[in-house]
Amino acid sequence: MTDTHTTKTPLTLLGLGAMGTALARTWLAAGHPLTVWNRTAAKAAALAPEGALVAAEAAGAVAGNDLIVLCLLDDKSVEATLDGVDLTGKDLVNLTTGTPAEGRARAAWAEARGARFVDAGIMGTPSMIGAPETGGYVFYSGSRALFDTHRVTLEVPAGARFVGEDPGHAALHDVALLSAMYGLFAGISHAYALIEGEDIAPASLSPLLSEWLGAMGFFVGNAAERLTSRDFTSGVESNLAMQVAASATLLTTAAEQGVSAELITPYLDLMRERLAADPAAHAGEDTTGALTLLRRGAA
Ligand code: FVH
Repeated sequence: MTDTHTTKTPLTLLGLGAMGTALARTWLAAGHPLTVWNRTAAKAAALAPEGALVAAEAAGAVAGNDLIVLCLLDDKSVEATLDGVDLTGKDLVNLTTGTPAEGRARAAWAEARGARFVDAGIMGTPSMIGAPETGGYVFYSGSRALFDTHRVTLEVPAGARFVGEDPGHAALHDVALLSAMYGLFAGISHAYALIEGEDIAPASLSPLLSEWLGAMGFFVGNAAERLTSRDFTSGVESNLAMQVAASATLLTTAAEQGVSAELITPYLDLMRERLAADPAAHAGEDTTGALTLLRRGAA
């Protein structure tokens, strides 16, 4: 019989919710010796038939391996799970979603306990784990040495993208992408609300929406270039003055259709605010200049 365990890094996984269980299954299927612990023991016991070594306590699970992966609900549950556990010499990989500040504080906390640390942000759902064709991946930041040591193991469940040694940057990338996603969802929701009650099937608007949003994807790179150059006017085809004037049509149509414009007004208001601040200076810009109004200073 072939022992597939001999060449694969052993690791410990703390947290077996929907995501943790999906992660566990991919490491087990790939032949990694895996020790698991979960607050609700039944979820850990369920993985024993698949080859997982089940630990009764988090401390025991941590003691078993050098590489420790956390996939818990939030930063408070990380604190609760590792409180008082000896982390000396351990490599901690925190796949728990958190803020950049939590990532930085957790890195300092781990270092003070003699551990190396990387924080992470998972860009995917549990069904995308172990399924590279779905395009899911994980942002990592923090100790480059830890990441390089364990990269092959970390890439088993999903692609790995290291975004720097600042332990807050994985969370910041995660939150930036998720925030953009919700803005997109808001616009899509508003579009479908506009046609509700009309003789237009959502299914007929759907491909048109997808195609249009794809065509507007150029804005992502365009905005990045303008934010770098601080040139908001060169080559502008759809200037701010025109867009502010046209936005009245969007709001009037929403009112005529009996649809709240609450999901789109924040962005339209920002465009108006930018134009009103100095019409002569900003009329010829694209809308990227408006986002410079968003910074309010850190909390
Ligand atoms: N599921 C998803 O689609 C997203 C995809 C992107 C990344 N997120 C983040 O992944 C973390 C885990 O998410 P999850 O989907 O596994 O979440 P749950 O199924 O709710 O499992 C939560 C686990 O955390 C344990 N837990 C909660 N509180 C505590 C605590 N105080 N002490 C110890 N463990 C705790 C919980 O244990 P139990 O309820 O089974 O006893 C689960 O193991 C998360 O950060 C997502 O934002 C998922």
